[in-house]
Amino acid sequence: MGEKKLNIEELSIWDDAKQMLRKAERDGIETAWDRLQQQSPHCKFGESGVCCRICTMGPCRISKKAPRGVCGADADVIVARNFGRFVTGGAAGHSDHGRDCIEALHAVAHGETEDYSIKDEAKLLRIAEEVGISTKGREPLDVAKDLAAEFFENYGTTKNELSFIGRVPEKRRELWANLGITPRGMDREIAEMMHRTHMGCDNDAANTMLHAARTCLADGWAGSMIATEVSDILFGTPSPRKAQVNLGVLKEDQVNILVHGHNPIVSEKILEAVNEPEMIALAREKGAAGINLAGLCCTGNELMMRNGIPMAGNHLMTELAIVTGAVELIIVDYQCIMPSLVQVGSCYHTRMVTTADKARFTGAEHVKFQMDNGMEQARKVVRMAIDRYDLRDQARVEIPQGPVDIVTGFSNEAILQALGGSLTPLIEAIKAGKVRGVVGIVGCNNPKYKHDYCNVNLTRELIKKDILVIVTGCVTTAAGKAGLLVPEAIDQAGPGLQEICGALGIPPVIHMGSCVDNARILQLCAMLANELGVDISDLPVAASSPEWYSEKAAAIGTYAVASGIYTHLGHPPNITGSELVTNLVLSGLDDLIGACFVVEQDPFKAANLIDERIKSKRTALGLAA
Ligand code: XCC
Ligand code: SF4
Repeated sequence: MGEKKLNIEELSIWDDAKQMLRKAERDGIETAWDRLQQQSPHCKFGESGVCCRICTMGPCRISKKAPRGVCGADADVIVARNFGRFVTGGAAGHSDHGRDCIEALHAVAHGETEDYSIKDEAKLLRIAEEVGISTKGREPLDVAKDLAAEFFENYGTTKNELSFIGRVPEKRRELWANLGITPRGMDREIAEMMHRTHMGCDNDAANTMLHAARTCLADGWAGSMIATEVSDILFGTPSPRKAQVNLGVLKEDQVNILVHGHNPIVSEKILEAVNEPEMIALAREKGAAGINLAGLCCTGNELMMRNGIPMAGNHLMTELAIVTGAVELIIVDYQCIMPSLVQVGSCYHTRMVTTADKARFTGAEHVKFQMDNGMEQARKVVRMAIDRYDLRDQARVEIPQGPVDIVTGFSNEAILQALGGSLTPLIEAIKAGKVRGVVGIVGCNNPKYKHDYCNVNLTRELIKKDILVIVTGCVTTAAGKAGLLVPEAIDQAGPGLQEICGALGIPPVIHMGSCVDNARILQLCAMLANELGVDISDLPVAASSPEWYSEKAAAIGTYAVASGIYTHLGHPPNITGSELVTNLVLSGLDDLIGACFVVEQDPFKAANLIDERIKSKRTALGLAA
């Protein structure tokens, strides 16, 4: 390949990752880090967002010599259009996932499936009442029919209002209305963004950016929120429980199955199938001690939150999990699944199985999951995994040791319960300065960073400053591996947080779920704001995605900012080719919607910036900084 040899010590902060990177090198396996090197340096036009491929008069790229594309579009217009389409891809991902959840709810309600059911009836009824569906004296399944129909409306264009708009603080709703960015419906905002960014349509960068905000707001307050709430109804609302993280959760003497992707609709069925006595007996017949299920990325978060299933790793660990040589099968649905997993798997005995027609991978086996065959397909996949146990070459197996304990399962319902039924104790702790603020650290890994270095160090720095941290997505595994997701981690927190979390018996870093579950954080912020009678932008809260990579992460950041939450990113999106757009995002939005992005790669400096913001919000509320 002719590249420089990678310096493995510099690629990740984790021993399990480095051990597997050394094994990958020995086994001749190419990873994302190798390919990043092949792709570097990246194209400057693409990186700064000034490359336009929207029509065939182009492609055009903006430079000093050529400040406008063939049609006359300048850097501002091109950057805003690219950014608009970028976040719209993310919003589409979350909300299409949400739609799949509603389809499952609809199928259950209409008796079209025996494979799924309502696990949390109380939540079904509570959410139905919240969105205006009467529940008195009605059969739960009847209510579920109405709720599914109501949620489908969030995707259409007739109702033009989101089911959960009532959760948004009044001041925020007024602000959105004044700016013309009240989200109307998922599919509508997404389609309109594609329309606006066609050649010759929306040629005012600021106007395009406002619609980007609107599209992302539909994601946060509808697509993602519906995905979360319906998943709780179907699979149970998470409550605190123990689990373990890192590659040490794989078992040398068992059939190892990894679930990867996002939607619990597939992974929950696999979990049921691996626990069936016939399956365990079959595995034993093949000489395995049992069947071991572990998660990756967000579907791993979903299974961990609800069932305590261990997490093998986050985004950059997905290739390395296969490099252990101990994985019989990896089953995926959609999003964040590197196509390279097929190739890495084929270097061992690992079979990759896809389940969704919208996410197929050449070289993987396709086992299509539908509402009415989930259980049957899950058994089929588990049998496939058991059959491959024989093919494992034990001489090539190397599993890093020492999984780390964590506590997971903090839904808002669980937090309220831990607080004794109301938010008052948390609000009192915030007022007293014992919990100075709350920050959600969310999102991904990106091989451009030393793996998890920023995720972990930012988390550590914030809890030292008595700031309660909430984690979701791939940051969860980072915080977990660092030993921060257990109550004992209060030793690393400031005195105030130590006192409060100690009294409640909770960790100073709280795991709230997958990436769609960032909607839980939105809801928590809204509840705090409503309780205090202020806007979300008045709260001493912030968000951060230090090592983000995906369109979805950018959509989350954008809905956080548009909801009034100051949001830190480790690196900017591809917008720096437009001064106008960059200034809007980094400061102009603050005047417009009371929050903006801040970009800082160094986690220690980022912690200070977030701390300064929290101080200023506390002072404005009349609280000691
Ligand atoms: Fe994907 Fe959700 Fe990012 Fe992880 S955190 S790399 S988006 S799996 Ni969502
Ligand atoms: Fe070039 Fe304009 Fe076409 Fe973009 S839309 S490729 S800037 S001509």
